[in-house]
This record gives sequence, C-alpha cells and structure tokens, in this order.
Amino acid sequence: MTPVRNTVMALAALALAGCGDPALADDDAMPAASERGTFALVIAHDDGAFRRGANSFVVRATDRAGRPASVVGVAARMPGHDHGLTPPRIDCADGACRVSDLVLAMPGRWEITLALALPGERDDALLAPVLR
Ligand SMILES: [Cu+2]
Repeated sequence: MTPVRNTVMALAALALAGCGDPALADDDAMPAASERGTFALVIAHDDGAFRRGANSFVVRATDRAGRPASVVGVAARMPGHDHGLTPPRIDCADGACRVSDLVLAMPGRWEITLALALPGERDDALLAPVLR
C-alpha cells in the first residue's frame, strides 16, 4: 500500500471516529426546499461550498406564490458536541438574505438551521454540510 493511500485511509478512519458522516450527499449541504416544503431555496456560498472557518452565503427563499422570505435566525450545531456559536450577521434586501461570517470551527457534520419567515408563513431550512 502506498504512503498516500495509507494517509487517505487514516483520514477516513479519523472522520468516521469523529463527527463526520462521509456517506452524506452534497444535497444535504444546499437543500432545494425548506423542511416542510413551504419555501423553495437557492443557496449560493461565496466559496462554492461550506468549509471550516468563516462562511458567508446568500439565501433566496420563496413561497409558492414567489414571495421572498427572510432569514430571521441562524443556528449551527454538531450532534453530540457542545460548541457555542457567535450569531452570524444577516442582511436581507431585494429578496435575498446574506449570512456573513458563520464560523464553523471543527471538521465533521454540522447541522445549520435557517429560520425563514414572511408574514403568515414560517419554516426552517436544514443544511448539513460535512466539513473536512
Ligand atoms: Cu464538533
């Protein structure tokens, strides 16, 4: 076995032993709809994908009538871990909300919950990126 392959396998073993779930698809990181299907979502990450450190992304959430919803809260956790979270900045304008500097400090699977609302409608979006 080559040293490179050994390293890859060691990293995979570490991910399995830690909080990662390598079987998850990218769709989990950028879902196309909110949890109850209230809003369609388009999420554009500044860097193309979630990564360790500060993350900034733009969320466009619309209901079935095409009305834009606002991001009214952001939470992020790792299942079984007790990480504090500094609330990211949220700026909504022109039908899009920019979430700035959401800090995800550790590799593994995160669960990011976006609270979405417009008058009379609420739903959450769950983003579950696996960070390396
Ligand atoms: Cu963790």
